Amino acid sequence: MPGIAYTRQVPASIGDCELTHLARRPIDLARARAEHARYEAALGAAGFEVRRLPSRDDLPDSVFVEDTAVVLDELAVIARPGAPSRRPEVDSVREALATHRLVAEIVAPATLDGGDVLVLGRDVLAGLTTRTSADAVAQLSALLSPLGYRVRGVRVSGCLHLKSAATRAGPRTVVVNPEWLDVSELDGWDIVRVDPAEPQAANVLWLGAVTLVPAAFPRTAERLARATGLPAVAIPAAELALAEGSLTCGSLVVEISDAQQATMAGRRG
Ligand code: CIR
Repeated sequence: MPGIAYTRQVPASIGDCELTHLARRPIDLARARAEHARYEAALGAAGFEVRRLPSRDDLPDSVFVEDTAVVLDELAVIARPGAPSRRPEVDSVREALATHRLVAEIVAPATLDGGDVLVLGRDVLAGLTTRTSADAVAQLSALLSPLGYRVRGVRVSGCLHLKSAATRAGPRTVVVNPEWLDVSELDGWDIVRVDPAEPQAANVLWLGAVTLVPAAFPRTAERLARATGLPAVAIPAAELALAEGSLTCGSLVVEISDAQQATMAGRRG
């Protein structure tokens, strides 16, 4: 899955981020930026071209670019984040994604965070959380059903986003915390449960030939490597975890097929 990974620098204001399940603790900006740089390097090593969106020190959660959009092969859907403080993040994302995809939008009063949208082949699961409304899931379904996707809302409890509870970990594999999402929602997929001592480990980033796993969760990493046969690469992510961020949240991956590359080259020429 070659392509582009959009990221954004950790803003100086990260300490003022939104928090839902955690108490506020000081975040070391230099350490957070160093972790983020390691993350970007891992994306680069996996074959992605890393492109940074413009820095926004005035938007404390702007490093978590995943929440601003849902990118599919056929369409990019610009989110309307559930936290009002995060809504200005989408403008630069819309501009960037419009260079690769047709763009659609979730419109008010509905709200949707990209972290609530898990794409499993043609099935799109959307977490019904404090950030994502049933109205937004209906809008997503209206946009994606004509493209052959089946969209459905799923109940999530105990965590911020659907992708805190389950993420793709390989071509056929999904890693899940069964306390937070009913595993029957994942029927048809190979399921790996997080190690019970590592409840936060269900957010990993599958990049084709490798899967990135937060360094704090070696037991789940071991389970995943065994189940998928793919290397589970440990990425330090403890500082941004204090802001309730994990691995998928730090990037928006745009897969670029050979056909799309040729089309873009044609448009430029
Ligand atoms: C927030 O509450 O919006 C941020 N502090 C954390 C967002 C993490 N995003 C994600 O899991 N997709």
